[in-house]
Amino acid sequence: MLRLFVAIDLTEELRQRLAGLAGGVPGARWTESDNLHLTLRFIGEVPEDQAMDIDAALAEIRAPAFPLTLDGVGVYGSARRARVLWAGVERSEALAHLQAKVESALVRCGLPAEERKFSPHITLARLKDAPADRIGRFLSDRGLFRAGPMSVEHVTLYRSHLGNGGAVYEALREYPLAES
Ligand code: 3AM
Repeated sequence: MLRLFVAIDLTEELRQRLAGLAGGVPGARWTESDNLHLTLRFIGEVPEDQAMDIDAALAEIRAPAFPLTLDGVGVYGSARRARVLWAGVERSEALAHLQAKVESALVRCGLPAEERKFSPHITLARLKDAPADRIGRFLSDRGLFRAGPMSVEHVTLYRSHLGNGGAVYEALREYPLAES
């Protein structure tokens, strides 16, 4: 079985900018700079033959390259039980269009449709018992964060290896987007 997800890679420049946001929140486990990405679709565990179907279906996606701008920071979970700190992305029709194409390609491969609405974000940190006041300060201090635009020219199929030291992400294949 392979644990897979589809994501947009970020440029070194944007990853450095995002890594620069880290700090100041006790109980936060910050994403390593190399692991920062924008997940389009978490696939989960699939057998190898289905992984090959997924690869073929993703290779058939035709969508244009587009600019992506990072915009703002936020938190998932309630104020008392915040789970994830994230960076947001500026609203983008092209991103929504690409995500819909990835979703329909995966459903054609027999995966169950994603029930949750696509909420594009980059996970900056996972939180455990982080004090609400420090989260509040992080959000207000970093509220004006913006970076980019970068040009999104491919999507990537990742394999996630779960281990004691956290997940290790292995890029299996890149699928180019059309020059726009
Ligand atoms: O890119 P982020 O960090 O938001 O949280 C996991 C990570 O998302 C998510 O897939 C990405 C790559 O691991 N993920 C992991 N398990 C998941 C699950 N069961 C999941 N998303 C949805 N359902």
